[in-house]
Amino acid sequence: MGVVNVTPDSFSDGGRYADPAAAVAHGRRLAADGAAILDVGGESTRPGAEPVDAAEELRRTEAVVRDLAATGLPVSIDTTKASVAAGALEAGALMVNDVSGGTADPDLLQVVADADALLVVMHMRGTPQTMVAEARYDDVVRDVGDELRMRVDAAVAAGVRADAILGDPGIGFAKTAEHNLAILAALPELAERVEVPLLIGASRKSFLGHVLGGAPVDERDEATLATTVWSFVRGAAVVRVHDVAASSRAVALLDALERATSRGMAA
Ligand code: PMM
Repeated sequence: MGVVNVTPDSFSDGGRYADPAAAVAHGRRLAADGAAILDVGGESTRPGAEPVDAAEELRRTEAVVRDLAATGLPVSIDTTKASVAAGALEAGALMVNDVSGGTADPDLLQVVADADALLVVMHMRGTPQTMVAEARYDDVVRDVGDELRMRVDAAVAAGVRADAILGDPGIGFAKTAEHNLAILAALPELAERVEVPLLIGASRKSFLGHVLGGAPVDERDEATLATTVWSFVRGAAVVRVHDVAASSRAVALLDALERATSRGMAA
């Protein structure tokens, strides 16, 4: 999943694609680089980011979704708002990626169910304004897994097909660097708790900077690649990344190694 942020204040690409034409060109580039899904977002979710009203968020994203959907690649809308999700689905999106896991807007799950769309439910506590204070867990893998499972159940109860749901532990959302590492270290256990395929969004996040001794955003791409490889080897179904070219080259090698492994087992 390639990230197309149509925001003036995203932490990872600093508003470079805030102009819709630039965002569309960027999405096309990610598609050519090997993205299987394009995730279009019009509201920054960085810690402390200012909320954006629904009309402005849809204004930012609608034309970008429409143009990118026309390329034939599945488009996802990264939103917590039912009206933005509905507008994007109308414009051709096939997936709704909700970082609040269906908790921010009581109508969002119904919108996804009515459209028979795909859904990403992400784990977070609080909101981007309050989440840093909520990073307290007894056992982060168990707690995040159980809370995420409840959100999957709520989506199914609202009528979303169980096989249309991806679960995302929400790397960097209400989690410390240690929490993020503990989650990545235990992906198979997490997948067992959540019981739907996992999506991992670790790209350029601050815990990578922390591990690298304070590396800024533009020095986190190699560590991001390590998280892509790690996540797929540990069973994740999708990774959400900014640098799609690097991740898809790494994934091509993983695929070749997997084929060689099964040939070895057959011999
Ligand atoms: N991270 C961000 C935004 N949306 N969606 C999902 N499902 N998972 C994530 O980890 C996630 C997300 C924040 O990062 P960005 O500013 O690079 O978009």
